[in-house]
Amino acid sequence: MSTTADTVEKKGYDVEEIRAQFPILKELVHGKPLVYFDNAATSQKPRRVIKAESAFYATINANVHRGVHTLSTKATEAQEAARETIRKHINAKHAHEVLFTSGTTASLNLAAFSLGQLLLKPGDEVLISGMEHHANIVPWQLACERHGAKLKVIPVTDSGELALGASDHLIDQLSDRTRILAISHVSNTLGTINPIKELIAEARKRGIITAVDGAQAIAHLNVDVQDLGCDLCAFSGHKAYGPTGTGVLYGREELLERMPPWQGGGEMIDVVTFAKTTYAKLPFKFEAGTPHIAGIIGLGEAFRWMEDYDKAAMAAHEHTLLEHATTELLTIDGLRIIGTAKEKVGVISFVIDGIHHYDLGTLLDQQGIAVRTGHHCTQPLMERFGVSGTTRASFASFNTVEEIDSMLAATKKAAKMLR
Ligand code: C6P
Repeated sequence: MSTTADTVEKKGYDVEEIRAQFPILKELVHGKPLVYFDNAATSQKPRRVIKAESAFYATINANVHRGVHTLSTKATEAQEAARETIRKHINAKHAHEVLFTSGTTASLNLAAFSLGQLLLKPGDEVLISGMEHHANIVPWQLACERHGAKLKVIPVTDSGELALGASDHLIDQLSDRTRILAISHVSNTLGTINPIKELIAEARKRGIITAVDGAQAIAHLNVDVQDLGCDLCAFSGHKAYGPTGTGVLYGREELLERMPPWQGGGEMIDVVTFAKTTYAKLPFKFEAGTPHIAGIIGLGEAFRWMEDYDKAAMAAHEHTLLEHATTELLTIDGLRIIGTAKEKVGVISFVIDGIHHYDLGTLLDQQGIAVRTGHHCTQPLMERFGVSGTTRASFASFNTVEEIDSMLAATKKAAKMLR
């Protein structure tokens, strides 16, 4: 690979070359080659990530930011190198704007708790959307309950898009009491890509703080936090080819400086006395306790792995899979796709008349095909579409058109058996 000062030449897109890096894809399930279509729940991991995590334990295991000994210094350097990799990937201004957490859920709980303390007064409003994951509903609901604020919801259209305002402003539900807009970049259930840049701009004009749930965007879209203009952005490592138990909350420096800490403990302090505690500088103010060091190092490696590829080429490949699956699934009698937005990532949720999603998921599994079934932690959205759950196939860079054809054949076979 050749490099210049500003650009790194990306690898060309070769799905077989990518697949060869994922050891799990050689596994058999019920004697059949694994077809893994549950990437929205958690993506598979390239060998590099698995190696980086185990190499940490084998060669440099020590706590970070706590010791003067060699291993502790190496562990600290490796963790902070991961922070810098992620900073670059999301184009944050400063590495200390990247806070390590255990995942999107922890990031959003931190955001809701701390912003609630900072901003919410009785009668204030927090605006979310009708397609949010429970992790971007419940923490805000709790914050509203604590501070006497109201949770308001942007409705969802029949195609699975946000029902925004028609006339004088972009979002009808904004009011002069709205303090926070918390919105997903991409819906985990519908695959919809929301126009968050425009929504954030509208909110910012009114001085509203914006928090983005980036869980489903980070592995599939270019997430540039400065270009989006968001105040906060949460994502999980494990949906972006990284280890479970890792996540990030990006926060704009000036806002993080004002936000009170979420959890108290070691590393997040400056001086502790029984009378009063003062807090450490960013990012440590928000990183109480020993972090998941090995996981964070694996996460850094996952982002370096993604950086080796042209993200637009990955997205184009996943879009081809989406289009093929959409066209072919619709040939199945009684099948309805939930989520037909114009802008989507490679996520398809569907229901088939007279067939329970759980039964279909079980029969697909017997053919080696892993999909998710159920409400996908979006119960209000299920209610909006009048279904108890769906079958969801979600694609990643390593999936192929042939795998989709296997899923189609297996779905047709299962539908015959179940009717
Ligand atoms: N969605 C899915 O199968 P955690 O569990 O903390 O890593 O991520 C929570 C979360 C938050 N927001 C969105 C949009 C998500 O999709 C998820 C996780 C998984 O769809 C597991 S429920």
